[in-house]
Amino acid sequence: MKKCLIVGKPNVGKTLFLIRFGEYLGLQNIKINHMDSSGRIQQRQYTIESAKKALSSSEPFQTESLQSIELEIPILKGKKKVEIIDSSGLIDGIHQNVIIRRGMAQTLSAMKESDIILHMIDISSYGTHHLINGLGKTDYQLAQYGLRKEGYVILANKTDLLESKSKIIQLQKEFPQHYVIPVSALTGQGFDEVKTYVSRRI
Ligand SMILES: Nc1nc2c(ncn2[C@@H]2O[C@H](COP(=O)(O)OP(=O)(O)OP(=O)(O)O)[C@@H](O)[C@H]2O)c(=O)[nH]1
Ligand SMILES: [Mg+2]
Repeated sequence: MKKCLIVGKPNVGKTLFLIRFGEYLGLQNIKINHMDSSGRIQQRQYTIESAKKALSSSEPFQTESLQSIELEIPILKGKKKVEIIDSSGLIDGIHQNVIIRRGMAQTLSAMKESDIILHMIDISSYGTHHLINGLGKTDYQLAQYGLRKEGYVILANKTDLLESKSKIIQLQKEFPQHYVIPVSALTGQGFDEVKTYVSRRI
């Protein structure tokens, strides 16, 4: 089964996207495989609502290690399975908390093993005229990595908070070599496009 990893800075909406994308593809209950830094996997079942409450938070560093779901995506007349993996947020530099450092190391090694990388950015948090200042080193490094990787796409999340499209246009100008999909993990905007992108690569 192909692996699709969601990466990005903390609090950009990776976990909410994982849960809501599962819901969008028809899941009512969601089985999440939690993988700790030693590689041990524990499966837990949630309703969509309980998953949102337990796993997504307005506080950064909520996700401390990889967590994944298996999804079936309709393709032509059939369906194909894909593992969507949510990861702990990446930051510039080294974090003092060892659990967060381990989580970040786990995210980086998962990047090598993944077939598709969804690099999520919080588009709402950037100033219109200073987009470059709003992006972290981490985002530029991920975008650089994406140049060498088939199946790398930028998800500009939280579009529901935007008043106009100007930030999205600026982000696309910032990364002209990359495909940018505007999404909202909250409203489901852009999910059709993400589904199409993923389904062509599995
Ligand atoms: N308005 C809005 N809020 C969002 C959206 N996506 C996520 N959020 C909110 O942003 C906060 C962070 O969401 P998470 O999904 O926990 O973010 P994360 O990237 O998994 O964060 P870490 O696990 O800490 O790295 C939560 O309060 C979410 O409700 C979105 O599309 N629109
Ligand atoms: Mg998370």
